[in-house]
Amino acid sequence: MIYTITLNPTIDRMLYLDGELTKEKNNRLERVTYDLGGKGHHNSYAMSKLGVENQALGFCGTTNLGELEKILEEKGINHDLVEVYGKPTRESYVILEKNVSGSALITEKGSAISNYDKTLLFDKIEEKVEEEDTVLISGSMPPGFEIRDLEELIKLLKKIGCFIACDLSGDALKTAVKAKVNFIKPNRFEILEITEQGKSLLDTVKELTKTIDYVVVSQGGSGSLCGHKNEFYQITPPVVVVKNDTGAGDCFVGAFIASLTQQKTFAEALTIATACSASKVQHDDSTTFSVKDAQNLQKKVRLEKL
Ligand code: TA6
Repeated sequence: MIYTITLNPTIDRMLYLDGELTKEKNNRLERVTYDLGGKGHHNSYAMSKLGVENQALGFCGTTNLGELEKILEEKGINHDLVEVYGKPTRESYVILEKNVSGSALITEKGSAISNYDKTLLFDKIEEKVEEEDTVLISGSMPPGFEIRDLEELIKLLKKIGCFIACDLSGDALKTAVKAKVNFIKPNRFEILEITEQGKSLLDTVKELTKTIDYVVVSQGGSGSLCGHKNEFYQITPPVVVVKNDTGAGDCFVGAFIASLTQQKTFAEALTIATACSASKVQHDDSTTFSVKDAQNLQKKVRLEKL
């Protein structure tokens, strides 16, 4: 079983403007829709679309639980979330301008988590997760969930002996690297925070793969530089018309981890994940992609062995 952990979930409020965003002007919205938010929930969506069983764990608020449950239901997310009483699940505002490629993201901090909430989550994880499982921790941490709590969470998972994947940034990413988890996916800026000065990106990935099984450095539209044991690749995605890049990285991670659990090779998992992500950016919400479209796009993914 795969478990995704979203410590700080969101509801993505998609804001579709009737033109370009302009300062000192009353920018009018054409429509507003709501989508799944939070990196772990997006990971779960991608896994489910690929037919890989998984369950979304983490926290959620109770004051807007109905809205979140409706989205989780619509997207078919199997979930078992710890309800943080009297607090809302935060929102991310995804701004899309008419006839403009890509989106801008404005994300709330999230509600504070108590020690009691943390205990409920850790107990749930201890009860559910087995050694042969995979756990993917994705996204930011809510107020009240400190680095020491993340260290405790990873220590618990290490004790269980499961595969630990982390899509984290900042000090959380450094904590994951220090704990020698099994997978990390820093972007091209985050990798600089864990890189020795003057080392090339490839040498940094080679160094990291000595203690971390899978290292993927995402480079936005240019693809990713990836390493596992003695295999290193530069991946170049197919050229597609980008509507909304929000959620593309999450789609990649979900599809990659799903492919690994389906015993795909490292190279196959990379090309599948890249293709799913390339399909996702052609849709204007935060999650949708087409498996059929991805299967066609996979043939156009360029894999250069380094
Ligand atoms: O990666 C995209 C996304 O999941 C958005 O949908 C939005 O929910 C945001 O990231 C949340 O980011 P955070 O890093 O705060 O978990």
